[in-house]
Amino acid sequence: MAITDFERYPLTFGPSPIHELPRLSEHLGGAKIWAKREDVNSGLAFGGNKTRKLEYIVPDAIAQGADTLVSIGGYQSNHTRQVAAVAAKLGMKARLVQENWVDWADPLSDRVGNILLSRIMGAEVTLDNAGFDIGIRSSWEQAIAEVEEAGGKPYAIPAGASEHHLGGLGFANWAYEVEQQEKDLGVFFDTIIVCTVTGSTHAGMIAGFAGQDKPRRVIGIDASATIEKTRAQVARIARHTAELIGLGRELRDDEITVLEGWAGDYYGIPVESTMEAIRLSGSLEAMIIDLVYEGKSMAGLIDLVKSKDIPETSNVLYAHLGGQLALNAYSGLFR
Ligand code: 5PA
Repeated sequence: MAITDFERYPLTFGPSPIHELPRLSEHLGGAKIWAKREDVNSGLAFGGNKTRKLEYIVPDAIAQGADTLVSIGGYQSNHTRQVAAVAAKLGMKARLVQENWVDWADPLSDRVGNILLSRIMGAEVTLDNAGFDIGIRSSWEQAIAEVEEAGGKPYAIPAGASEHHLGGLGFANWAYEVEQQEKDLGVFFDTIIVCTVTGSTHAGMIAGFAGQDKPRRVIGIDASATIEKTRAQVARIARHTAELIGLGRELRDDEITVLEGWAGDYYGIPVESTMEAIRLSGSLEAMIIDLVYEGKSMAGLIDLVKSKDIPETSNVLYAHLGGQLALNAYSGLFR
C-alpha cells in the first residue's frame, strides 16, 4: 500500500497555503522562516490539523454505517470542535466528552471559543472533571457504550484522532503535499517545526518524509508537559503509519525527535516564552497563534533559530496547526 491507495474524504480546501514570514525572520536574524497554514485549511468551523486527519478516518466511519462520532478532549479542545464540524457536515451526530484538562481559573473556559462552536453545531457535550491525559479514558468508552445502548451506531475517535489505526495518514500525506509545493516554490525546507501532544500529526509527517529522497529534520516541540508519554506515542504511531504506507524499512530512532523545554510545567498553561512567541508572531506577521499549542512550538522555533541550532542557511517550515479559538478562554492575560 502507498498513501495514494487510501480513500480520502474531502473536508479541506485542498493544499494548505505556504508563505514566508519575512519580518519574523529578519527580527530573529537567522534562518528564513516560512509557515504552512492548517489554521485556514477548511471552511468547516475554522478547520485545523484534525480536519486533515479526519479526511482519512471518515471513509471508515461511513463504511461502518456509523451515525454518531464519539470523541474526547479538554474543555477547549480544537479536536472535538473539528469532530463536531465534520459530523454536522456528514449529517451525523457528535457525542463529545470534554475533560477539565487545564487548571485555569477563567470562568468562561467551558463556554467560549471551541466548546461554544461545538454546541452551535449541535454536538452533545458532556463535561467531565478528569484532568489531562493523552491515553484512552473510561469516560470516552462509557460514552461509546451509551450511544450503543440508545440504539445508535457510534464511531470511536480517540483524543486528537491519534490512537486510531488511520490517525497518521493525514499528515503522512501532508509530507507529500509539501514536496509538491517545494517544486512549485523552488525551495527546500530542510527543517520542519511542529507542535506535538497526542502525536499523530508529528508521527504522520515523520512517516511521510521518511519515504522521500532528501533527508530533513522534522522537529516536534512538546506541548504536553508529559514528554515520555508523548515521545512513546509519536514513535509508536510513526512506525505504524510507516508500515501502513509501505515505507519498506524500520524508522530509525534518530528520525523521531521530540524536544522538550517550551511546554512549561503544565499542559495548557502558558509560560513567558509562550507569551513572547504569541506577541512576536502577532505584531510582526499578524499570524495569530494560541497559548496551548502553537505558542509553545513557536517559542521552540524562536530559540532554535536564535541559537543557530537551526543554521542561518536553513529554510524552516513552521506547521501552523490552528487552535486560535482557545485564546478566548485566556483573554485576561492580554488586558
Ligand atoms: C493540537 C492537538 P497532536 O495532538 O496531533 O500531537 O497535535 C498537537 C496540536 N496544535 C497542535 C493544535 C492547534 C492542536 O489542537 N489538540 C488536541 C485537542 O484536543 O485539540 C488533541 C489534543
